[in-house]
Amino acid sequence: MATPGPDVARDASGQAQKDLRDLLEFDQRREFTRFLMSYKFGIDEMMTKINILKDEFTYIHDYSPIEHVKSRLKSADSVLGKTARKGLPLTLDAIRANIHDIAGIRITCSFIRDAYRISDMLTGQHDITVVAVKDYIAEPKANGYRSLHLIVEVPVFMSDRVESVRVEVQIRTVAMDFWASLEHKIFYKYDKAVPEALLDELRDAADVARHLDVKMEGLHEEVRGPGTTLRVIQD
Ligand code: 0O2
Repeated sequence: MATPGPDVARDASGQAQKDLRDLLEFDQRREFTRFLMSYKFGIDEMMTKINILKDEFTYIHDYSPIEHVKSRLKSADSVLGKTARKGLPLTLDAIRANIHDIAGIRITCSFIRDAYRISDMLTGQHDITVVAVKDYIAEPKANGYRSLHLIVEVPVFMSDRVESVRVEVQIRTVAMDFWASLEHKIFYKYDKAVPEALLDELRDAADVARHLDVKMEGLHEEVRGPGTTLRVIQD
């Protein structure tokens, strides 16, 4: 893909993103669409793996560590917008190397130990390469956000080549997910300038969610017997 120049990329936002897309020649647009398509295939590959784990685990252990799975492919406009915001050159290589969440999957589970268990089961597969792990469960963000983030690469077999596609996988409990979706809505409602009192309340709520996770996990273990907890969770 050609590089229209840093000024063009820097100015791109909103309507300008569309103009930026209009700048791309027909062949470049085709190439970009094919590029994005590989991320959709990356999601498909990962979803197959996740569904196999879910079904097999349920069959063996009689319960599923996975409650819900959602996936999303970033739109072309959104990828171009992020490229511009990050001041990256408009090349496929730059986008591939610097934007990690074009393909995104969110896995919601019941218990904290399941988040790690799912992560271990995925990252242990020999065709998956772990690019980065951000453990916001062990080290929550200052605002209270908790989630386990993996950036992985999965091979996708195309008609004429094999591509390693990056996929961002967010794994969290139902309580963490409840908190994160509300925080996300509040963040956008206040256009990122959330009043301090509300931020304090959100931090409190994050703490309550953390206690709930620990409590529910304790109850679950009590009922099912001390299980295969992979990490020690402390209240
Ligand atoms: P959206 O709208 O969900 O896509 P990046 O530049 O994004 O690669 P970053 O920010 O260091 O680098 O990545 P990180 O910390 O792994 O966060 C990526 C995603 O995690 C975010 O994507 C959110 O989905 C989620 N996330 C991270 N921090 C928070 C938080 O404080 N609150 C909530 N609700 N979600 C969070 P996007 O692109 O920011 O947003």
